Amino acid sequence: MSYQRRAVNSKARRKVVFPKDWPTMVQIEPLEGQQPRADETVDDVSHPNPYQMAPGRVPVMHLNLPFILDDLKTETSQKQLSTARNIMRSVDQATLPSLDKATHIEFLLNPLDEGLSGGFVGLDASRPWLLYWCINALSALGEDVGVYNERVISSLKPLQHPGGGFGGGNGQAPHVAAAYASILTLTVTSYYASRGLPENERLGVYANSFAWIDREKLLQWLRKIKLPNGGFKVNEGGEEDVRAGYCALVVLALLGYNEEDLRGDLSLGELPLLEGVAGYFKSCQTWEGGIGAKPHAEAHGGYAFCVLAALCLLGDPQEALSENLDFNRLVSWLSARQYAPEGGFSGRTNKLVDGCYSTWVGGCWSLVEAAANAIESSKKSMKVNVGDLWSRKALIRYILTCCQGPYGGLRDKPGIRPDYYHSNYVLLGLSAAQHYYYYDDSSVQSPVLTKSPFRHGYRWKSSKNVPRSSGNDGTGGGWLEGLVEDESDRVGVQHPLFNIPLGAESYLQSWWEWFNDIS
Ligand code: FPP
Ligand code: K
Ligand code: ZN
Repeated sequence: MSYQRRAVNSKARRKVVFPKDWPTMVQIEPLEGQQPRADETVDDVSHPNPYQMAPGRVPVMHLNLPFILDDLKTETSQKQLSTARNIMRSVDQATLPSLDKATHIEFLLNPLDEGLSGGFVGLDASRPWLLYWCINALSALGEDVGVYNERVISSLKPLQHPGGGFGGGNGQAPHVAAAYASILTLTVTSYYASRGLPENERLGVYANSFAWIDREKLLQWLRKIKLPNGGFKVNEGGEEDVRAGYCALVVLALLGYNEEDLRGDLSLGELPLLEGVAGYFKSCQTWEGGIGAKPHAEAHGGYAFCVLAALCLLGDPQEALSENLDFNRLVSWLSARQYAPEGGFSGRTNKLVDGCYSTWVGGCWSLVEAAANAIESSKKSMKVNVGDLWSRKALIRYILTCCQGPYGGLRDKPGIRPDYYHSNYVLLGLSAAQHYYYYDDSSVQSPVLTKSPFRHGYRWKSSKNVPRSSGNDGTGGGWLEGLVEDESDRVGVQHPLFNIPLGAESYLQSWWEWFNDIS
């Protein structure tokens, strides 16, 4: 591969010149520390085999190293190439491995049943996160996590701060991410603990799980981290970013506050909690089309998910995403997050794939597809749809071949140890690849929910059938077949905004309606 460099307007631009006998001439640069043959080419390192080549598997671009490689060598470009090679080695097998649920369950039960080793002391300010990651991941794997409800309650009670909110560890200052992870965990375990119970017993479970939360003080504390620019800080004196805004909105949406609660008292100088929020999120979209931590910051998948999900709490997906964002640019940037041949997503331009972006970026795709397909109801059938803006099959291949640790747990990439964070977000991403989510405004909502600013978050449905794109000429359409080869590989359906089992949010909402009615 040769490039000609030339200077245009004093900025160095590079012009790509394709070799005549492209693609076989493309040279792969030998990497330091590895000993490839000096004359190694793309063709030598590609491994056509019966599984990979079978029709209808991953798109062809996921079968070989890229034909065009940048000859500008940097530390990251070297790492990128060795990662891609390494992944090609991992995916070079005759069959797709199955999801080893049993060993992942063992990995995730261990900290809950046996406790954490002393090495985890550094995560003392992340107690609710550890609970959420393990418990939510176990629920995605089909475990009944209701058995942990009582222990979760007793672990979280000491985290509630006397001034409102939750700290990450006992006696610690409140932090919005700690509140977020605490509420998610309680929502999941109480859902499992109450499923199938008669109504009075169900209410008993929820009273036990939620009535001890000081919602008035929590609201007062959230007012202290709300900023006049529409954003939120993670805690008093802490940093401002869209993650704080997303966490705050999720807490508000799940804890049954009404419009009046959020408005606040102007005479006391209180800022309405939702004022300027959508405009703030909007200002975080970058020139690339992705979304940064705050205005003018680099676009990153983690923050993109926060903004897309938060906007979808405030409106239907089509309206929320197309009115607040440059939708086309967003789709373009999101498309660039899925790498070939790897099949996994990167978080940002010129960085490597990582299993956790299966949720942060894959979760964006769920919302973007729902937005592009507009409002659907289970009664109507779709006429035109945008089904395959990303490759679900390539992500599934990346997850199953590269993200499963040999002794349980899920991970960033081969060679990196599994952990609880990656276990949860790789599994959630697998769920995003295996299911299609849509916004359905035909379901009847209670009068209380109908008036809630977060009603849109309670209208999501899922389908095992993933629609295939239909052309304007009437070709295509139908459903993508064979995404889940073996039903035992399927993971649970997750709420596309809250990242908890779909349905848990409605159970909790019913409790608040009952509770607010009597109090
Ligand atoms: C870059 O790390 C990662 C960040 C700057 C943070 C990303 C944000 C999230 C994952 C979202 C968090 C959301 C909630 C709700 C808490 P890196 O440089 O190690 O990784 P990279 O090379 O992949 O960018
Ligand atoms: K990373
Ligand atoms: Zn990661």
